Amino acid sequence: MADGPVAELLLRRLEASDGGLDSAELAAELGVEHQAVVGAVKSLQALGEVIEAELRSTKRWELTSEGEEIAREGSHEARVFRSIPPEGLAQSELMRLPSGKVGFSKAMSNKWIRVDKSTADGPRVFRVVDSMEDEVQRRLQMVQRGQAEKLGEKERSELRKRKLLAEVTLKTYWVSKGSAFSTSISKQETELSPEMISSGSWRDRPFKPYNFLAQGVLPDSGHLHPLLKVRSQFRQIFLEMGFTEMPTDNFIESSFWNFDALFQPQQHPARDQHDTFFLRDPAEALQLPMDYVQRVKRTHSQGGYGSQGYKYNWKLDEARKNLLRTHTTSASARVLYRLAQKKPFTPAKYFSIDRVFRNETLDATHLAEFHQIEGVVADHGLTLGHLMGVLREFFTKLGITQLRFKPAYNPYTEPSMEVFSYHPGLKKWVEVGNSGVFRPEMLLPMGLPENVSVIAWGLSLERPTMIKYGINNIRELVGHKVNLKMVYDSPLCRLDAKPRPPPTQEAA
Ligand code: FB9
Repeated sequence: MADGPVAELLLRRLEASDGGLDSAELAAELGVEHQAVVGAVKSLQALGEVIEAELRSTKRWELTSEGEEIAREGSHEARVFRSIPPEGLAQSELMRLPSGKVGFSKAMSNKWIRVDKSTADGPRVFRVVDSMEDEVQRRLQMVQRGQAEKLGEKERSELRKRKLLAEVTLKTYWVSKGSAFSTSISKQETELSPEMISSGSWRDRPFKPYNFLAQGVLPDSGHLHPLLKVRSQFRQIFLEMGFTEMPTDNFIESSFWNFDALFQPQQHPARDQHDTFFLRDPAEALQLPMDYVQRVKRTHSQGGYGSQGYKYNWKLDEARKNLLRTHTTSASARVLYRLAQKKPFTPAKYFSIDRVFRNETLDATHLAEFHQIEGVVADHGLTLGHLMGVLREFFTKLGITQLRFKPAYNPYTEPSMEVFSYHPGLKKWVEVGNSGVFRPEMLLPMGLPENVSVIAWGLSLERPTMIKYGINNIRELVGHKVNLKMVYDSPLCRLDAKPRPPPTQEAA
């Protein structure tokens, strides 16, 4: 029989039974492991409608390993009793016996023994009764014989308290005849071979039904890091809003595009070693659009375009210093400068998502690098209202609807706003980004027309990803400590879907 003796015996038992049979009882009757019967049930189920099998969970009493030992050897108190000779036994000696400690106190409470403390050579233990009934052992043996229900609740709970008995939930199958029940089942073909077809033998051979629901074996494939999954969702949102991606394939940037072009003064604290990673080699940017540089120089040092500027001695060497870009707004400056060269001006919408580097104090949510997401809209007469509007549209696509705007300061935007959203999962207002209207001192030296204004906003990629995947420490998301399993198993989290509960340790 293809599926082995247990399956055969099961079918014969089923044939004989009226109604059905329980897999655990059958295992006990056949004297085989329950697992063997479960195996037979599963293989018979795979044959189609031969049997019906309904999974049941039954609670039953089982002896613990100590319970097994006592059922075999007798209870500790009984062993203590038996080890006391008529002339008694020194208590110290009795305590050295394996069941000494536990057995002594139980035998005492059963009033089977007594201690005579007056004896010369220390306390001595004597029997009080001639014989005793090892009820504990008897009850445990009843359980072994499957008669646990014959014990009273009190007896059972006493044995359970002594960790000799435990209630286990057993998953068993209630097996009954299927619509195609038969005690003789021939091996079902799983392949339709050429000779079956040529011989026509396929006509009278039983074939295993196709399981069209069978899950294919997941092909081993690459896994997108959660950050890249969320990045692609942000990309999708920007493209849906008609934005074009800016080129950001240069981690190394000149101080000019990263700071000066953004009208950020050369003595600004962000421009020193504490916040920015400067380069020793190549230390300086050689190619800069000098006519534009002159205009930036004048705007910083003397002002212009209605601005009084910063009134300091602007140095070209400072602007030439190479660094690891501290924001992708440097890429925005490059793109806006190129846009300004195209006459007549055409409105444009750009976005960037790429790495930026800041020499910051590292903590659970900050590394020396993160991915900045930036949106830029350049058009005639754009106002703060337009910025609020585009921010609402953007964050709504993120599933974030409740927004608040808080005045803020950036050297390159005026007015500027921090953006906050109420986070239902965290039950608090979370800062979800920064934004502003680029200053004329930044745009006009580029050559953009007077009535063109540019609104922009920025946020990080790491924060939304951590919140979406319930990750609290950025080192679990990025860096050498990342457990790749998290990457492999990380589901595609729809940004606009309800956040997932944080992973529990075991699952982690
Ligand atoms: O991402 C941030 N927060 C955030 C964003 C989304 C989010 O989504 C949840 C799913 C719901 C959750 C949180 N922040 C910006 C706010 C804070 O985390 C902040 O503490 C840290 N900021 C980074 C910079 O840290 C020094 C996040 C990063 C940031 C800040 C500002 C900009 C970009 C990134 C900008 C800008 C800008 C401004 C004007 C014009 C152009 C660009």
